[in-house]
Amino acid sequence: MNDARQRRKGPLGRILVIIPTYNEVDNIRPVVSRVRATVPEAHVLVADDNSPDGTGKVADEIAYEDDHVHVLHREGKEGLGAAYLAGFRWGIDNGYDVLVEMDADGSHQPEELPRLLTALKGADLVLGSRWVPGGRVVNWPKSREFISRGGSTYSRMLLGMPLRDITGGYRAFRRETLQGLGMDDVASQGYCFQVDLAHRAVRAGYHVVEVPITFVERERGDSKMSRDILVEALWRVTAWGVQSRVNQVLGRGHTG
Ligand SMILES: Nc1nc2c(ncn2[C@@H]2O[C@H](COP(=O)(O)OP(=O)(O)O)[C@@H](O)[C@H]2O)c(=O)[nH]1
Ligand SMILES: [Mg+2]
Repeated sequence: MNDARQRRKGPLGRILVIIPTYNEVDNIRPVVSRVRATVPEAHVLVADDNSPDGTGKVADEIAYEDDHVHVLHREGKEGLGAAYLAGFRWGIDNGYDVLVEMDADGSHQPEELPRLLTALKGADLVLGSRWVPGGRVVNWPKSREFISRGGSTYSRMLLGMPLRDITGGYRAFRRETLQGLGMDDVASQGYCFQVDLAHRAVRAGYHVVEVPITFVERERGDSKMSRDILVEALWRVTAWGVQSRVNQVLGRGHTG
């Protein structure tokens, strides 16, 4: 594992920014053009769940005009995790070396992507982090901040992970990191999907680095955050935490 990790340090290769969308018709053009302006060599994949507002159609128009933009049309709303897994597979099948997660709503500022990519030159996975020094959120109600900070703290303590922002979705993976995580049995969605991937990466011994970001709450369209997404994260993280404690007590190592 160490040798393999050493080999992964260095030049990044072909970059794919995956943007999952569900009803982001007013956001998709601005975010794609900001990515294209900031990192012109990167390609963009919009993973749209057949948005009723026509986001997929607008994405097709952008792709028609720009050969660095691609669209993955999915049949219906299956959640963020499923959209990312499909996007990762598409990216790996099409020969990309770096796969970036980015929201469509402008919360993850494309102008900060170069800093994530620079950090990835010395890491296996980079997390854009709101909760490290220098990171912050703009226009978030206290209630959202409380949920987000609380979710990260709970996950960090229960799963024993040395990370501050575990639920965030602005990330850059090396292809080999994703391939080493065992994507085939990831069932979690929503915020839990992000916790799951971070947990798998730490457990597998990958070098995970947090880079401060400024998260800007969306101005257009609606958040898809829901009670169900929070409940899913709470029960899955709790179950993983309990499982890993049981394994430790039984002497099976940290496999939960
Ligand atoms: N393809 C797809 N994208 C989704 C789904 N749910 C959320 N998204 C996208 O995931 C990103 C983050 O969602 P958002 O509603 O902004 O969550 P919040 O930032 O936590 O409030 C946005 O780009 C959404 O359009 C889904 O079920 N399918
Ligand atoms: Mg958002």
